[in-house]
Amino acid sequence: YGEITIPEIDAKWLGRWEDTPRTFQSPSTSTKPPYYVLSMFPYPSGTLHMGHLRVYTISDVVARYKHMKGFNVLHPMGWDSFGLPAENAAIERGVDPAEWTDQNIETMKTQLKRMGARFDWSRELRTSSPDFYSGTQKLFLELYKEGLAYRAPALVNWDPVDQTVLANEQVAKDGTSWRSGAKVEQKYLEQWFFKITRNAPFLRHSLESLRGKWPDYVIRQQENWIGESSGSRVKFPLRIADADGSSHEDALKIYTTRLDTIFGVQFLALSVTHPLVQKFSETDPELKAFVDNIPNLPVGTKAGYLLSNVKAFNPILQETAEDGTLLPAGNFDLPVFVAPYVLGGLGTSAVMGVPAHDQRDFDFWQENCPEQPVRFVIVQQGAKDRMVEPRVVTSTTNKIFAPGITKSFLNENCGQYAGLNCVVAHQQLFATLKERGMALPSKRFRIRDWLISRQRFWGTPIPIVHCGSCGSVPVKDEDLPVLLPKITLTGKGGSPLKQAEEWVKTTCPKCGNPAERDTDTMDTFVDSSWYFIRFGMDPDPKHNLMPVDIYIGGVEHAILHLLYARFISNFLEKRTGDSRYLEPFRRLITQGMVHGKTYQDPQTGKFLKPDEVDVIEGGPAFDKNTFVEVDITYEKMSKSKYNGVDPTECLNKHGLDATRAHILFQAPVADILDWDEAKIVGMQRWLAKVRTLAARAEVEVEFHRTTGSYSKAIVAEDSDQAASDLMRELQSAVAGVTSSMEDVYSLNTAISDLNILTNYIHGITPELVGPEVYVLAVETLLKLMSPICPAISAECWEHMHGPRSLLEEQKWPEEEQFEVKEVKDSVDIIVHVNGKYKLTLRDQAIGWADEYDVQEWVYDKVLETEEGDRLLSEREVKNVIIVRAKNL
Ligand code: ANZ
Ligand code: ZN
Repeated sequence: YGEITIPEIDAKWLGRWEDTPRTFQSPSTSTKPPYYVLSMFPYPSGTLHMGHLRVYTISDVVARYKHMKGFNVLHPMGWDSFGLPAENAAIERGVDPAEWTDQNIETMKTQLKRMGARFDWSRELRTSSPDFYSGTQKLFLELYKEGLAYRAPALVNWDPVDQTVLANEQVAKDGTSWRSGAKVEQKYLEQWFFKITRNAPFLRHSLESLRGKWPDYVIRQQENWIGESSGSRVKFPLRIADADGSSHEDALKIYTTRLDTIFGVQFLALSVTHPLVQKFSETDPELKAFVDNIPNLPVGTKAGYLLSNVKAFNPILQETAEDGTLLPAGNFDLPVFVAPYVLGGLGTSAVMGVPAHDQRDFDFWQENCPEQPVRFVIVQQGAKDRMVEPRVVTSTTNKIFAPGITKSFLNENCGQYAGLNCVVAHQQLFATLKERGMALPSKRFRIRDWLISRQRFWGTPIPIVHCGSCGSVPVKDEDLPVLLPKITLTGKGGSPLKQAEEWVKTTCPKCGNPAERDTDTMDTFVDSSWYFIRFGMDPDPKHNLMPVDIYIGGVEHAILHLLYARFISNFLEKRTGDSRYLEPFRRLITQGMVHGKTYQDPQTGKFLKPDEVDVIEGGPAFDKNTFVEVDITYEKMSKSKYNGVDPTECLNKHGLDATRAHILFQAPVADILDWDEAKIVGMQRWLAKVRTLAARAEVEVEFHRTTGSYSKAIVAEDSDQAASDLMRELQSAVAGVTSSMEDVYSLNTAISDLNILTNYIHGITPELVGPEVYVLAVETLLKLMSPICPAISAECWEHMHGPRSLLEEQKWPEEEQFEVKEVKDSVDIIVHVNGKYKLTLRDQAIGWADEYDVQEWVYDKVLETEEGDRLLSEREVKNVIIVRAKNL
C-alpha cells in the first residue's frame, strides 16, 4: 500500500478526472439545486503564474465542497483571449495573433489541468473565437438600439512617426512611443462610447444590496468611482452681443455643490465641448484655433479664452419688486470663459467661478485676470481677520480660503444673508433661487461614459457600417459575426483594420450603396463584461443560471471589470425583465497577491538569483561570490527580480495536494501570500501522516470485510470515554472545516483544523476507541480534506472502499452525525446487608478520585443518609464489598 508515490497518485487521479469530466447538469434534468462558482478567467499570456494557481485553487475547493454538499455545481473556465500582447507579438515577430493565442491557450490549459481542478471544460470559451464575439457584437447592437452606444470625439495617444494610435500601455512613462520612440501626441478622434452614466444612479444605489457579500473596500472603491454628489443647477442670465450691434439674452446652466458661495462668483467658465462653444466657434476663428490647440497644452492647464461678446448676470443679485414680481436682471458684469479645466460631460459642463473659495477657480483667475481682486464671501468661525472688502491677492499670496461648510459663515459681502451659517445660507439661497425658477436640485456622478473604441486589430470588430447617405448603420443580425480579416500587422499607418481595404469596403445594410465598415475594435473589457452570462446559459431557456453565486478573483479588478459587468448585466435585466441579471455576482471573494522570495544586495541594489545565494535555513542568506549578506524580502513576482515561481514545476516537485494545501495554508485568502517553498514540508508531513492513519483504518476495514464484524475483543476497557472524546473532536473538526469552506476567506484555518484532527487520530488506536469509530474518524478526515487535497484523499479512500466508491461522490459530513455518548457522571448505590437488599441511593454525583477512594466514598455516602446510618450503627460491620458496574 505504501508503495505508490506522490507523482503516481497525481498521475492516476488526474487521468481519472480527465476520463470522468464533471459537467454541469441542466436544471431540467438534475434534481439538485444549482450553484454557480466562477473564478475570473485568465488572459492567455502563455504561462500560468502563481496568482492563477492561487485563485483557481480557491475556486476549485469551493466547487468540490459544494458538490459534496449536494449541489449541481457549474464551475466553468475560459479565456480572455483578445488584447494587446497577441497583437504586439504579431507586429514584432510576424506571427498570426490567432495562432499565438491558441498555442498559449493549449499550454496554459495543460498547466491548469495539472493542479487537479474540476473545471467543466465542456463550456470552455474564448473571447477571440467568432462564436463568442458574434455575441459581443449583438450586445453592442442592442446597446446601440437603446441609445447606449454612441460616437463622440475624444482624445487618443497618437504616434506621429508610425502614424498610429497607441494604447496607454504602449506609451512609455516618459511619454514616448514603445516602438518608434517618438514623443506621443494627443489627438481628437471620433470614438465609440457606452453610456454608463445613464445607469450611474442604479450602479451606485444597488451597491447597498451587496454590503456584507462583497468586500467593503470593493464597494467603497465602486462608490468613489461612480462618485455621487448632490448639488444644484443654477441658471445665469446671459447677454450676448450679436454681430449687427444688437444683443439678445440667453441663460447658462452651471452645476455647483457650493451654492453658499454664490456671492463670490467672479466669472463663468464653459468646457470646450459645451454646445455654446461649438456654436460660437463657427463664427469666431480665434476661438476655434484655441479649441484646436488644447490637445497640445499641458495637463491641468489653466488657459482660458474670454468670450468677449458674452456677459453674465448673477441671479442672486436679482431683485424682487414691491408687488412681488421679479425685476429684470440688472448689471451684466460677469466675464464668461472657455476653459479646459472645466470637464465636458460632467454636471452641465459649465461652472460658476469662485476664486476665493475654490482652488481651481483661483488658479484660473490668477492666470487670466491677475490684476483683479478676489472676492471673499465666507469666514470661518473664530477667524480673527474677517475679510470684508474685496482684497487683492497677488500671485505670491497663494493662500486661499477653502473652509468646510458646517463651521463657516457668510460675511458682509452677502447682503441679507450675511452672518448666516453656510449650511443654513445654502438652504435659503436655494429656496430663493428655486422660487425664482433659477435653480433646481441636481445629482451628479463623477463617472464618465465608457470609451470602448480601440484602434487595434486583435479585438471584436464594431458591427457598424458608415454610409455616405444613411450615416452609421448597424450590421444586420443575420450578417453577424463581422469576422476579423486576415492581415499582416505592421504597427504603422493608422488603424490596422483601415488597411484591410477589401474588408472595409461593403454595402450599406439600409440603402445598398457602397459603404465602409467601422474600423475600430472593442475594448476587451466589453468581452469580460458578459462572459459569465454566456457560461451561465442553459440549453433550456427556462433556466438562466445567473446570477453567479460566488465570484473569485484579483483585487486589480475591484473597479472597472466589476463595474462594467454590473452595467451590462443590469442593462440585460432592463431589456429582458429578468431580475436574475440585476446584480450579476451574489458574492465576491477577492484574493491577495502572491509575492516571491527576493534576494537583493543591500549596497548595490542588485537582485540575485536563488542559485547565486547560500541560504541558512530560517536565517540569513549570503551572496555566493561576494559573501555579502543579502536582504531577503517578499515582493511582487517579476522577471527582473528573479523571484518568480513556476506553478507547474512546483506541482511536479511536491504534488498537487501539498501545493494546494500550502497555497491555502500560508495566508488567509485576502492577504498577500509570501511564497516560501521551504515551508511546504509541513504539508508533506501532514499528508504522510494521513496516509499512515488511512493504512491503519484499511486494516480494520479489511478485517471487517473478511470476518463480517469488527474485532470487539480487543477493545480497551475505557473505550466508551475515548470514543466519546473522539466523537467530540470529529464534531468540532466538521464544524470548523465547514465554516471555513462557507466563509472561504479563512480556508487557511480549515487546514489547521485538519491538522489538529490528524494529530488527534494519530494519538489514538483502534483498540482504544473501537475499530468502528476509528474507521469513521479516518473516513471523516478524508472527506473533510478532499476539496483541498483531492488526489491523496481519493487514493486513501479507494484503498479502504475499492475503486467503485469515489470519495468526491460522498456526502459532506454533518455535525449531527457524530453523537457524543453521555458518559455517566453519577451513580446509583444499591445497598445489600448480609445478602439482603436494603436501600438505593439514586444519582450520587461521582466523588472519588481514583480506584483506592471508592470504598471510602461509598461508605460515607451510605452513612450520610438516616437509614444508612441506622443500618450500619445497628450492627458491627465486618466486611464491605463494593460491586462495581461494568462501566465504572
Ligand atoms: C462653485 C464652487 C465653490 C465649487 C467652491 C466648489 C467649491 P464635486 O464635489 O467633486 O462634485 N464643477 C462642476 N462641474 C464641473 C465640471 N464640468 N468640470 C470641472 N469642475 C466642475 O465637485 C463639484 C464642484 O466641481 C462644483 O462646485 C463646481 O465648482 C465644480 F468654493 O461650484 B463648485
Ligand atoms: Zn445607406
